[in-house]
Amino acid sequence: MQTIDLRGRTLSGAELRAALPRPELDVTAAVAGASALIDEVRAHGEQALIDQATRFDGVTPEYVRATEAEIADAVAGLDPMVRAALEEMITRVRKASAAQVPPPATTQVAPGAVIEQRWQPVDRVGLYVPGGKAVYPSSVVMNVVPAQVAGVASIAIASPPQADHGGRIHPTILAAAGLLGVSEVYAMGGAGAIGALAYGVPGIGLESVDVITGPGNVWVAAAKRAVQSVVGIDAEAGPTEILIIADGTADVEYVAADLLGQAEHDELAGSVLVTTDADFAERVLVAVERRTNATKHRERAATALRGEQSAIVLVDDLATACRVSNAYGPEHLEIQTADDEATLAGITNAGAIFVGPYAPVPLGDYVAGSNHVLPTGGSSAHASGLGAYTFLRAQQLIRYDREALAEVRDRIRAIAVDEDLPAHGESVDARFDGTAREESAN
Ligand code: HSO
Ligand code: ZN
Repeated sequence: MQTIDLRGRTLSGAELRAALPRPELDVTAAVAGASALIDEVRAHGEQALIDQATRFDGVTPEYVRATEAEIADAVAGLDPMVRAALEEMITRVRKASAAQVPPPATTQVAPGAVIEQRWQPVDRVGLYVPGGKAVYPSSVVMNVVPAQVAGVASIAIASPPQADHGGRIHPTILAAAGLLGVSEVYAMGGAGAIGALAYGVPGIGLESVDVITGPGNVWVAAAKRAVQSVVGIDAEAGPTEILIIADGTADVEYVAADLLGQAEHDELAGSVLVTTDADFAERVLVAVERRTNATKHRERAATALRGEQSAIVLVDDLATACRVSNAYGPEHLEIQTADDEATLAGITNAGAIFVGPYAPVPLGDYVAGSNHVLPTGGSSAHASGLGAYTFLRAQQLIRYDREALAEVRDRIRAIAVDEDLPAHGESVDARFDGTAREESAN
């Protein structure tokens, strides 16, 4: 890992961002190709999805929609330990997600004048679960549970057909869907799958959805961008990243293990340590190297750790460490310092924040109860991770009685005249000018 020494320097936010580069994903370049695949699916339905699987997944599925029997078999064949883990994950994520549904709120702004704010789930969602380099049944849970907690009535899952499984979906993904009670699962991947969810495939009874969520490769990201005129999407997922703020009191092995854990995901993953202690940094480097040499995916992890997106950053103090972290806006932030709550007070931008030595990121990946679909690429400066709120819309309800409307009649007329929209004022006048229902009844 490279070392970036920022000690004795005062850098602006932009300079800090430049000092900690991220891998570029050129989604824009993939949009035209993704759109062509979506058009094929719109024109030829299931046959286009099967043809695209042959081209991109190296297997020709016989049919796209998973049968109930397939899902039931996958649940029955699940390793009991994995099943217990998935069930624990479901229970905890369900509990924590419930706090993400705001209660309706009613405000009386004047006598007889009431505004209600309610949160309405979207009708139908499509969840994309990747199946290329990585197969993550945990991501099924992280997408489905918040949608269910939000009250979404109809959920469809798409995941690529697997050559190793006879062109069907990976059995653990099917099993996770089964455990969650989702019966609409399609063996389709990539841009075509996003098109199928966005526009529907009438021939196989796949109805279009209102929102599509879930990570995927650059083609999936490009396709999500291409369908945004007809559906809502969550953020475009980039390579995963971790930033750890640690001082000399942190445990070298914990920090090294967590840097490596994130690097295991992807050659483009970013692992960054920001520390106030140069001697600690040296020891972490040694431990990371030792652990990397001994781990299963050592080549992938070593590539990620050697990349320009990974670094050990030396700073003068923890306040500067927080500034560096905020400028970077990591998907995952870990804080391992003498006073973690004091350090936390300096943090603004992060997808999820893991506080203290006993909250490693893989806890959040699986069973913490938090969601692991988080904003990458610095988008934590403006975006949230996936949650029940992703599937909710805020709706305002307006209730005024006659007296309350009369009270503001002149105000409305004044603004209507000022905006040269007199019919706006007449809409109010009609209720008081003698033609209104109550007066004509008198
Ligand atoms: N750390 C990944 C999520 C994940 N890890 C899934 C294991 N499985 C991105 O947040
Ligand atoms: Zn992970």
